[in-house]
Amino acid sequence: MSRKALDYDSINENVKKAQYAVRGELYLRASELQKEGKKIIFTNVGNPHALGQKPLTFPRQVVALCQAPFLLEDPNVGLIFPADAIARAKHYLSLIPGGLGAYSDSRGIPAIRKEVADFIGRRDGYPSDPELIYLTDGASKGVMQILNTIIRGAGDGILVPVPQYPLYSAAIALFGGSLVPYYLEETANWGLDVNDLRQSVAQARSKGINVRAMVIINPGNPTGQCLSEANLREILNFCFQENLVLLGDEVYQQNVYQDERPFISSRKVLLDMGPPISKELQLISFHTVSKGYWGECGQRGGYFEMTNIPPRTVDEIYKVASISLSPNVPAQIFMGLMVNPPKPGDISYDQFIRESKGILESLRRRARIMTDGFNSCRNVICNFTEGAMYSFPQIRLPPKAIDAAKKLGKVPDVFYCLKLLEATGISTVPGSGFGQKEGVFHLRTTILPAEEDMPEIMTSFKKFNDSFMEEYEDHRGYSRM
Ligand code: DCS
Repeated sequence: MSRKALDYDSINENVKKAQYAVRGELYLRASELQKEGKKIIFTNVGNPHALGQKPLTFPRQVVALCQAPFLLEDPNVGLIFPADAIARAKHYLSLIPGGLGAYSDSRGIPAIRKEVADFIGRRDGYPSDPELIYLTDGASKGVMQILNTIIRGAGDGILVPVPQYPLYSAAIALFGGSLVPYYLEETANWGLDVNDLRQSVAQARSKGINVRAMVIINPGNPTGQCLSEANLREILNFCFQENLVLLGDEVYQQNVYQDERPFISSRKVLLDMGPPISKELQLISFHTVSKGYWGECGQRGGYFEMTNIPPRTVDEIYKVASISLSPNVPAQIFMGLMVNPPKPGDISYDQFIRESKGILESLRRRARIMTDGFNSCRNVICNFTEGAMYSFPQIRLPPKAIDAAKKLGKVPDVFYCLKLLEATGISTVPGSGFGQKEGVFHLRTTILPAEEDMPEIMTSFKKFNDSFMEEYEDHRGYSRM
């Protein structure tokens, strides 16, 4: 019998190759257990609202009014909605022919792209051009679109940090490119050494791979580090020398939990460096409404900004965006609101600041509780979460645990995380899903569970971990640091 195109054996091999651990084996098992009635704490996805974070009031008011414009006709609208939310909704509706039910420009609504450009200009101190900003359905779509534009075949390599957020490995696999890893150094607080980068590139080139782009995630996922300005400068110089496009994933730019290294955008550092690099290096930066203190993951709002990309390429990217017609229009409004929130003097300003500060300050405390909690456990070491939404402790698995895992045909950290899930309901992602050095094991949790639940979660983790270690430790040694 002849095979049909969608029979498993005949589908696109790249689809099978793509792996995405954030919703992998652990997540599936957690969902099963939940169906059986077990209480699961989903710390596997950076999905703040799913863990109880309340939406910010002002943006929801504006979008609610845009979604239901008849409310604007109601004489009582002013009793429920503040005047600045009403004015903003009317403003957006006046800009969007047909309202939220109509496709928009494939690059996004021009006036919202202008709001994004103004935000970038204020942030970096250099004006930004709305024509070079495209709105997308979450940052993910933008990343995929750009990788698709760069990758021509298996010979094209993309430098990706390890550990990395698996969007990158999965998308590179889907588009048939080659992932070229560079390792972040755990003992240097997940820092990045440019000499290692050079080595990674040299090694890939010796295998005939044409390295064309480099990804940085700043602040890091899953590793949580914030890159210093000096480090960013080194990275930019490196990309310039090696003729690489830099993809700056900056979706966690609002999520910073220390004061020594505030977020600084790759674009600002690049433009500060002056010509020739500032005029030549090709940079794409990504942002989203899913993270920060917004956490509006379900709205799927994102953008990318292109620096030093030739107009003909920008046009090709536009053409490809047009194939999907338009990014979600409500998502675009969220993006507009994120980059242009209430200002001092606006009716909603105080409430907006109270809500957003409350979330960020609590995240900062939670980052500390988690790191300290992990570091108090036997055979667990953990760098402080300087930024983003994750804790990524190293678990020093005893050889007996590694053997036990192998007997079951499981990767050792998957084995550990499954046992943790069964014992405590805490659903994490094994470090192997992000990549890690050979023989070293981690897990990733988000720092998102409600602050009041944190102590109990950490106590339950410690109890599990310490009894796991008791069971498998034979006092002869550990997995390598
Ligand atoms: N880039 C990074 C580094 C991310 O961590 C994520 C989401 C994205 C891009 C894409 O986000 P949006 O498409 O929603 O804008 N992070 C996933 C994660 O690790 N857990 O939850 C989602």
